[in-house]
Amino acid sequence: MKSATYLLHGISTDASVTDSGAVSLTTDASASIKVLVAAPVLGDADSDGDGVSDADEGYGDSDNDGIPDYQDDITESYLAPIGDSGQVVETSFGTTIALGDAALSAGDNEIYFMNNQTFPLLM
Ligand SMILES: [Ca+2]
Ligand SMILES: [Ca+2]
Repeated sequence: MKSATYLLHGISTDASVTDSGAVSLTTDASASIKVLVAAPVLGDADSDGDGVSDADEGYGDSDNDGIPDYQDDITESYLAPIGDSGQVVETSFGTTIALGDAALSAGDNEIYFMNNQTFPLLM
């Protein structure tokens, strides 16, 4: 582990791995991990309203956006929900929108925009 930063309810960490080849190769990765006192019990409820029970979807994060599968009704990694509006924000296909450390710590699973954080589109 290269470094670790403790969030309000989690840990953000960086790692660097280098092989022992004649020409060594290195790869770097980082991750933010939310730490809970206890995992919620997943049952027959459908928290994200996608027709699949929480128990069947589980705690995993198949699209790597920081939102657990049982709470994530958007499986495309280039889409993310905007608040409770029902609207989504979209980026280029093949890219990923993921929760940042602040949203992860706060337990928010949605994207919010402040007026001073929006930028006009350039055409
Ligand atoms: Ca569901
Ligand atoms: Ca997810």
